[in-house]
Amino acid sequence: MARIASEVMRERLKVYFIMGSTNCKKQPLEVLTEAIDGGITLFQFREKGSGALVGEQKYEFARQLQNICKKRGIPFIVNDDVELALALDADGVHIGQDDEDARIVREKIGDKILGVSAHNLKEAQAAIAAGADYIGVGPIYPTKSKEDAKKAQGPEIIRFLRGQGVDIPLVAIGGITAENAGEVMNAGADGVSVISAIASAASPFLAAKQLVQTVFNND
Ligand code: TZP
Ligand code: MG
Repeated sequence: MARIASEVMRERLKVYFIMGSTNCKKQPLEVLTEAIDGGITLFQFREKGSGALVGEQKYEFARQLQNICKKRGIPFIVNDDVELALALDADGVHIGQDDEDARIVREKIGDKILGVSAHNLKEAQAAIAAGADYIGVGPIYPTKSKEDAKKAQGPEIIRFLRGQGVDIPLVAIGGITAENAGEVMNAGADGVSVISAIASAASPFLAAKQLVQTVFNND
């Protein structure tokens, strides 16, 4: 297998849904199924926060979510946990600045997708040099879904990075909704990633569909 082509990566990032058991109002497997029905293009398993599953339960839950993704042709990315991603033969891994070094993760995962969170130009350039397939930039707007989130930087951070020549596939994150997704795309993002806009919605299906319509109509 070869590394994912950057144009394919850009398409996959368009509506990137991130979720773990603690984010969901409804049954998580139902939430993911509805999100896929609504048109999400990529999924990340992010099991964090108080009450998060660990060990065998985490593995089993991840496997169930992965099966849903597999059946529907949606790539399955694991947040932080490289060993879990390898054990499940996931499609990729997403790591932050406080996680394992991106170069080491790249060596461990071979050609699987590697996403790295970046908050500024230096981190973005380092992620590119380490072999990231995409970067995640945020929080763009204030978020309640990440306990240790940094200060929101607004869509300007994306415009700034693009202006500095950062042309790697880039997904924006943090407080993104169907209402503000358009301005995030206009700033130069390839896509938007969301937790609560879909996971906490009364109808994850409709929430995903609205985001998909906004992002795809913005092309
Ligand atoms: N990283 C930066 S903000 C964030 C993460 C994981 C949380 C995004 O969640 P929401 O609910 O879409 O604001
Ligand atoms: Mg992390």
